[in-house]
Amino acid sequence: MIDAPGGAAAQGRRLILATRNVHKIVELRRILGVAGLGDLRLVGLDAYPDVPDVAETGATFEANALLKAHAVAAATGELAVADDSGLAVDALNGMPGVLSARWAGGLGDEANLRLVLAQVGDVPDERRSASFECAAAAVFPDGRELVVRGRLVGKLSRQPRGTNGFGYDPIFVPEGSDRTTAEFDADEKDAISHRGVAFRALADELRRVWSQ
Ligand code: ITT
Repeated sequence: MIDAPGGAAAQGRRLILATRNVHKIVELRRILGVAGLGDLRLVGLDAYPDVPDVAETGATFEANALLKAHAVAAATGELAVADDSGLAVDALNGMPGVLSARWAGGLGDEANLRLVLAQVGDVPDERRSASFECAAAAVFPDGRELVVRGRLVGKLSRQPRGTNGFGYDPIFVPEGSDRTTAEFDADEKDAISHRGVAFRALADELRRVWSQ
C-alpha cells in the first residue's frame, strides 16, 4: 500500500481524487468543496506519485470510473473518487464517448475538438445534438462502491468559441444557451454541468453512507 507524505492515518476524513487531469481536479475541488461534506480533505493524486495509471478498458463511463476508483482505493487504502466523462455526439452514434480524451490519437484537446467538428462537417443545426456525460464513482477502502451519472444536453457549435474550461468546451452549447461552455464562468458551468450533477449526487450518497 502506498502512503501519502505525513501518513494518512493520523489525519481526519480524507478523500483521494483519482484523476491526473488537472482541469478535472480544479472542477472537482470546486464542486465537492461546496457540496456540504463537512470537514473533508480532498487529496490529489499528486500526493501519490507512485500510484500507476489505470488502463481505461471499460465500455461505459460507469465501468471506467469504477476501474479508476477501485485501483486508487486499493493502492492508497483510502476512500477514492473518480470521474469518467466525455462528449457523446448523436450524429456520430454517441462517439467519441469513452474515447473522448484520445479521440485524435493522443494529440490533445484542440486536435480532438477539430476532429469532431470535421466529422460532423456541415450537419445542420437540428442534427448537431450532443451531450456531456459523467460517471462519478466512490470506492471505500473495504471495496464498497457507489456510482452515479450526470448529463448536460446541448449541441455542437460550428466554430470553437471561448477560452474557459477544457476539452470540448469551446464547441459545446448547452440547451437554452447561445454560448459555449468555454464562454461560461466557472460557477455557471458547475451549476449545470454533467460533472456538477454527478458529483452533487455522489456527495448525497456519501452523506447517506456516513450517516448510517
Ligand atoms: P483521468 O482518466 O485521469 O480522470 P482523462 O482526461 O483521461 O483523465 P477521461 O478518460 O474521463 O479523463 O476523458 C475525459 C475527456 O472528455 C476529457 O479529456 C475531455 O476531452 C472530455 N471532457 C470531459 N468533461 C469535459 C468538460 O467538462 N468539458 C469539456 N470536455 C470534457
